Amino acid sequence: MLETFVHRAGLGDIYRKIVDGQRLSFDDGLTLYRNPHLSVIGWLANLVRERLHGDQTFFVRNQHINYTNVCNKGCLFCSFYALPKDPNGYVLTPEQIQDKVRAYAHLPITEIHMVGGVNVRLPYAYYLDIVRAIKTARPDVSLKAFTMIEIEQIRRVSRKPLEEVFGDLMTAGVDALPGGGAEVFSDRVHEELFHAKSDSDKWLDTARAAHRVGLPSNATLLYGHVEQTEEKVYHLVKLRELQDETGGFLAFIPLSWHPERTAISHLPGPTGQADLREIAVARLMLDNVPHIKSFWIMNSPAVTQVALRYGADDMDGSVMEYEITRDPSTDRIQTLTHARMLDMIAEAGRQPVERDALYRIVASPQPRMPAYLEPEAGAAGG
Ligand code: V47
Repeated sequence: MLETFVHRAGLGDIYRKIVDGQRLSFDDGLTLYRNPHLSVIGWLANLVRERLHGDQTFFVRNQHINYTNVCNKGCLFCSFYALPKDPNGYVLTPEQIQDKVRAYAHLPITEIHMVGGVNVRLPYAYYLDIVRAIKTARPDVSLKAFTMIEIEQIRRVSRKPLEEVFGDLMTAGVDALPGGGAEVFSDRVHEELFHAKSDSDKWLDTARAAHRVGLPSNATLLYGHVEQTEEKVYHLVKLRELQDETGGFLAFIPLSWHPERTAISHLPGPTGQADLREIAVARLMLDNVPHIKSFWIMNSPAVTQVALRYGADDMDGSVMEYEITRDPSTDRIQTLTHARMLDMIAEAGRQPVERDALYRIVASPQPRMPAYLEPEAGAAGG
């Protein structure tokens, strides 16, 4: 019956490949982006998601920290940065970062995610100091810090070979690298939106070098601005090729672009349909990346919950504070409580699994079903 829908939607060939465990081609990627039957594409992605993870849905009690917003790259899609002379620029000292970590000492946080702008004034020692500051305040936490773009800046200021920089960061306490800064692997979009930043080859080379020294990372794709479908498929294929080579990617996160307060805010940004499609296409194309994350801050909690049936097996976590897409006129705190995350996952019919930055399992809490999903009293056998 469901197979009839798949064939009617024109997705029969892709379905066969998925069932046979065959890799999807570039053209299949285009088809998945262009086919109007999103629910069927979601169903296909769910087949792969359940083959890999069953009902398991990963979440983390984490804290995001943005140590500086000063950045000289001027990316048109970004509202977070302050140019070096802007009075709104900030740099957190190691002590201020420690205070932020200690502010949540009462919560069993297992991951800290720390990124910032490309701030050329910061010396090499600063990066090692802030990593050590976190690990001193919270020795057991797993630390995911610095995108490939920041790593390039850290290497530049260190005047050391990249491998040595990774060694220093790992000794100081970095456990993994987040996936940011990849944007879209396209020379055209690079030129148009983020030309001051290094290009896709450099991002991939830095990721390759990290994976080779045993530092795993995530990967992202920023979508919903000026990119074209071919460019997104190319991006996914390049990540898949690197993953074949290194196996170092833990998770892929499609990042839903937020136009508000950016230099290109006249563009509408992605819809909920687009968010779900990105998750599903990623799950189907990235057959060698273990986890697909729906980042609820950018996708919204509501879309994220649906995404758990469209290919996503991870929803990020408690977050606490998030600066990158924050409206400065609202509260800095943006969080989901532990109970809320459990409820969202249970209501989606999934099994919550608490993880750390390296996807080591911390706990497998019992899901609490919402009352309306409980079988009616006396219904059994009635
Ligand atoms: O690199 C910037 C993007 C990224 C906007 O690895 C924007 O687990 C949307 O990479 N609208 C940083 N996105 C965030 C990131 C991330 C987030 C959550 C989890 C992980 C992970 C990584 O945010 C930047 C850039 O690509 N970004 N501005 C914007 N207006």
